[in-house]
Amino acid sequence: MLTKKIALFGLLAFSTLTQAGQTIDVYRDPSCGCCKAWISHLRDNGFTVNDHVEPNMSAVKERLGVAPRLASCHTGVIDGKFVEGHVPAEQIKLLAKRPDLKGLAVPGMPMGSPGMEMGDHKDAYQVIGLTKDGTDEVIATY
Ligand SMILES: [Cu+2]
Repeated sequence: MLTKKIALFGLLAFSTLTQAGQTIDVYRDPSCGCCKAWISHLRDNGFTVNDHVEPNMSAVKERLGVAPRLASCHTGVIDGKFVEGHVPAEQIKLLAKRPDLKGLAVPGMPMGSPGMEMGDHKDAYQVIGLTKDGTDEVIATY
């Protein structure tokens, strides 16, 4: 009986933790300013960010399967999926609903994306999902 109660308590504690926000690992070059601004955007939206300074970003991208056509500055990892570039937090929150994707990307560094704010200047950009078969899918347009 006592062990049952302990198990139940453990379960409740765990579900409270997962509701508190998701954790994302972010790899970035030491000199990248817009990467830090994107990390702030994630924290403002409830993510717990583990910030990793990484001198060899191309090796990280290759290891995580980020296709070169999708590459940007920083690379995040959440639940084993990559989040490449200045992807808005709201799109990362939806990623759990897409088990068929290897990751999300905003290729390049479009002005006006989270962490790339430059006054009123806003470029149109797309959030691309990379499927497990290796094809690109437009997930959202901003
Ligand atoms: Cu950037």
